[in-house]
Amino acid sequence: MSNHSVEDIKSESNRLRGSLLDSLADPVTGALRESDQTLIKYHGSYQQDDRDLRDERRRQKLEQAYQFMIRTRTPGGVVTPSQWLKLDAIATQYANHSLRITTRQAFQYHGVIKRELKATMQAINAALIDTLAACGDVNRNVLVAANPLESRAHAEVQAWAAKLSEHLLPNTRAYYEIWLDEERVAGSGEEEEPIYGATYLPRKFKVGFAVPPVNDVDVFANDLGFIAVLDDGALVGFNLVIGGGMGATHGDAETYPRVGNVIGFITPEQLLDVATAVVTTQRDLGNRELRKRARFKYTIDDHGLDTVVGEIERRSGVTLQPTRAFRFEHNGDRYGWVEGEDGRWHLTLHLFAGRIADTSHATHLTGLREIANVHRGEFRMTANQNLVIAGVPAGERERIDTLVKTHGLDAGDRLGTALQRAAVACVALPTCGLAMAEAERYLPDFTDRLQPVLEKHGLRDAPILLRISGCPNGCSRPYLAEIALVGKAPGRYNLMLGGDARGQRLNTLYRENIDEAAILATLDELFARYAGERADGEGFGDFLHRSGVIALPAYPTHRQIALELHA
Ligand code: SRM
Ligand code: SF4
Repeated sequence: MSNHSVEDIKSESNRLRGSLLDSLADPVTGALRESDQTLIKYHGSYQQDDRDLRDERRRQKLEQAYQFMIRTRTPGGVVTPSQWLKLDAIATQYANHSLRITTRQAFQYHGVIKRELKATMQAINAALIDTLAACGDVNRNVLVAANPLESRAHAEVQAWAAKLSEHLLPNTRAYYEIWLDEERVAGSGEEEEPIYGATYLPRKFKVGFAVPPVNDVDVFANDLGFIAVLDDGALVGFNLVIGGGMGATHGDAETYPRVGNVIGFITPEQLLDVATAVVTTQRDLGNRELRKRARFKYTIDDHGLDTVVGEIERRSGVTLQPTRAFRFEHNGDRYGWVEGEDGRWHLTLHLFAGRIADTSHATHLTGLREIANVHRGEFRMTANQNLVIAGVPAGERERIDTLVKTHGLDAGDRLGTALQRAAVACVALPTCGLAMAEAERYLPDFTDRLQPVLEKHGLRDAPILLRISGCPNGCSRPYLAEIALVGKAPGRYNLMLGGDARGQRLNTLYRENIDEAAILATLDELFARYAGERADGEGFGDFLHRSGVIALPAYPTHRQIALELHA
């Protein structure tokens, strides 16, 4: 769909209502009208079709197997056990019997059919969770560091993130009218959108909050990032990061991933004003002619960082203070039990690509349901698609451990290796309409085949960060991985190498459009060198740079940012 038509659809949508009610009521098709397919994204849902069934349906002259993905808005990925139980029931009743934790700490349901969409939305809202603005050209689910180890600061950061998430929600009542039968108040079509205006943002917008030394949210991949600055365990403010983003198009040099610039320090009280200024700057300066150049990262590169920072200061009335020192150690999750400073315990479980289902290997859906039945703390989804069972009193640990073991939640032959624990893969086939190759479904097989190659070189437990995306949009944030496979065609990937495992350095294209055998052979050679020549504690990505195997990518702004961050 051309950019112009998306902008038209937004402005003519009567604040995101469009003809959604008619589309939903139409019994003749399982699909929505085309313009409503755009608008429903702002309500947290995507029309998809089962791509595994496409050919067969075509042969049978049937319309495609249309179905809907629904994404929750859960800032920081926090849900209570009672919400978990409701979300679990929805997965079985309306979706494909699975819950999917996303790389932005949300749940996705797949496989909901049109005539059950409204009932599903109502059931999600009955769990006191909504899906408004989970997709679309608005602020998306806000990321927050997941493991509440430094409990006091984490709670404060989470509260600021929740406040910002609310602050950046669209004001339209369309969501409540369409899904929750709210009465339409006369004139309610004119709701003011002081932050967004009638055409919302030029493109999606993402915010993340990191608490060093862990960069589990990949703060530099967000349009707007906040790096918490703590003093003696208390939050004193945030370093501000702008202009991160992953999406790119194969072979199009005008599009590229970018890590954000750190532009200064603000106090917590300045956060809402500054965030509003950032969002409205993007609203007004962002490219509305070319959707592929509409993300904030390009606005910064097109207008210049100084201009954009000047706009933010002018609009917010806040003068940014000099950046405070910060240091990230890694962008992964901390598995197993850790004790928070408040004496409560947190257990991080690894889940393969965030999928929670009952399979022949393990009963994860049932297991987490049983844990939710006894757990009195909360669940926290991580931005690496994993799950923290958080806030467990010491005396309750054993009971949780037993359930974890019974249901294969953190054991079993497939979950054991360092490679598998760190790996992330996007959804891709069969639901993602943009997938060019497998990702989530390929991850277990690929790691099973790569592991022996590591072991051959004595690298069994080397903590190598692998990410797979089914296309260059980069939903698994592959461009920050030490090894990334980016889908090019069925069974073929671009092999990208050289991220830094702290989420601060982009990787570089090493081999284009190769199959599994070529990927494994290439890595075999490089692992041999890494095993023989690496310095003590040196990561794979760092080694590849030091030994000159790869150089920084040649994206317009990347060299400068990478050097800044490593200074
Ligand atoms: Fe994404 C589009 C899945 C995180 C960049 N993403 C999609 C769609 C909706 C496909 C579509 O447009 O038809 C995918 C739905 C697949 C499915 O069947 O469920 C999809 N994205 C996902 C999720 C579920 C991946 C996952 O495996 O967890 C993540 C949901 C996040 C959430 O809960 O909100 C997800 N997507 C990301 C991230 C990572 C992040 O935000 O930290 C990125 C890269 C960061 C960024 O935005 O730059 C990302 N998704 C994209 C893009 C490229 C945007 C761009 O600037 O070019 C698209 C395509 C688009 O927008 O046109 C996209
Ligand atoms: Fe789909 Fe591509 Fe995102 Fe994977 S990276 S979920 S294939 S859009």
